[in-house]
Amino acid sequence: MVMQRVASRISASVVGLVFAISAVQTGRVAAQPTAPDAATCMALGTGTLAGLATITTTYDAGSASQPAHCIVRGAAAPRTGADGKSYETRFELRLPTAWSGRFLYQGGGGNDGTVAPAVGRNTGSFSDTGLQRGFAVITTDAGHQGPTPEFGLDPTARVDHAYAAHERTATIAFALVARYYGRAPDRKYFVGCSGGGRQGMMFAQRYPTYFDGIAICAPAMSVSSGATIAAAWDSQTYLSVAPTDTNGQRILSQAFSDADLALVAGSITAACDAADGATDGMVLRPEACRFDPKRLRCAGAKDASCLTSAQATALERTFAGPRDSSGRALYVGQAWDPGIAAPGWRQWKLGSSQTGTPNAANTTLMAGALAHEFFTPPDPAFDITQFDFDRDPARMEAFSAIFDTYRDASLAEFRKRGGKLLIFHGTADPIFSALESIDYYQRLTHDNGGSESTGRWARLFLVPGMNHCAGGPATDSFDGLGAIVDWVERGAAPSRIEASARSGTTYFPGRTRPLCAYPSFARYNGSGSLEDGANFVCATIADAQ
Ligand SMILES: [Ca+2]
Repeated sequence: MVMQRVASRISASVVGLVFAISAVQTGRVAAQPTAPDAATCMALGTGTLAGLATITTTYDAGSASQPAHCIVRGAAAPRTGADGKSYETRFELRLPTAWSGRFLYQGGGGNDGTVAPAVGRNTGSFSDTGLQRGFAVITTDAGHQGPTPEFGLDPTARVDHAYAAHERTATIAFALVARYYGRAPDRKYFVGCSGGGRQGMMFAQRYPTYFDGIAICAPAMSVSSGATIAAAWDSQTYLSVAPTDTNGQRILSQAFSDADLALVAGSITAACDAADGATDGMVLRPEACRFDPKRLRCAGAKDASCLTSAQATALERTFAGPRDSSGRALYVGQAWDPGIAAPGWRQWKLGSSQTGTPNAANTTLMAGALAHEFFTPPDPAFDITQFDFDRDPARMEAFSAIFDTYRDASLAEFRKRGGKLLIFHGTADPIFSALESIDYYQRLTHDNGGSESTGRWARLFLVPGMNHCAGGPATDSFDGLGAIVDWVERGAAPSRIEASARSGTTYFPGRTRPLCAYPSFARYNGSGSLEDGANFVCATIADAQ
């Protein structure tokens, strides 16, 4: 229930605000013996602190699904961009009345540009939120308004999107939390997927003291270089085998029918399912999966039982990853997984458009970001289907240097101050390859004294079958937030995290599985129901041999 709204204008520098809050901590707010309430929420909007942001507060008295909390909506750093448009950094902070003492920064994604409800989204399709658990939670639009990529035409908006607006948002959040509760959070966490995963990596690298625990999914670690180059590579490759419309334009979505993809998925399953000890329709041991799409080539005419030679070659080419004309790899390849036949795969690679204007996310979201943001200078009219793999990657280097997070595989400062990092990645992710997170984790391990010492503060969990962030033939519901909290606060390093396929889902409803710390994988113990994760152990490759 909305109690009241108050707006106030704040007018101090960031440093000034922090000092002012220190004074408040020892004064009015700190003196309050009881939990904050609607009056505290209103007072937050009428204090003398200002300047950092214009804020509006609303008190939500709670419901069956959400606890009572104060909602602070705000905007900071208003300015006019080089493109003549207005920009600011908007945010939403939710402050539960029954506070756990924890803070959570909820990462964004896509082009950002919208302020998601600051409920503290968890990982995969897991529904329990941070707000429900008593976290104070913030979200931001990352410094521009609107989910389309035109903000990239303003250089400052690009820097905001990369890191500056996030630093600004975190600083404001820490200050407002301290003011509201009269003390700083006991622990600070970050959870995000995709672009939000990149933001988590960015914080670990640029602001390594900000968070005690970072739990991220499908981090977009090279979105402004390799992953978008792969989007161009895949789009061009699949278009080349797609049928044409009456105007001679290729229909991307028809490069593979759903039946074709189901055929491929079935063939992957036949080749790789049993290697983990369970014939359960899941490839739980992806590194052992060897699959050659050429085995599906038609002997004669194309029918439902086979692929054309061109289709098979296109799959082989795209799953191997993009290369320049000298053969240099421009991104990792992709893991073979039955999740190729799930809607979340088609959505990125092929789309559903039945015309010559494709709607796959690779040709819309990624193409737009490439043209407006990733190229320096931007090239708004650029057509991703004309991407040149020798010439055009260099046009992405300037922005990649500030935006991508794959380069720093040390995380030395984050490790030194005791930070904990959990990375989750679906092996059927069609945009950010799970092989990239594996490559990153291997480099991280190499730079940090081996797997044992690295595993004390950073771990990777693959999610077999999962598409981008959630979905696919997977047990994609898992409590990453709970796992990172347990690690930070109780020293409980996760070696297996229980996951489930939610009831009512298309694939394996109700099935449970452990997610296993890489490089271990879930192996069937040989007896009991295949639906029950209790019958699976996290085994190493050596165990399996
Ligand atoms: Ca299996």
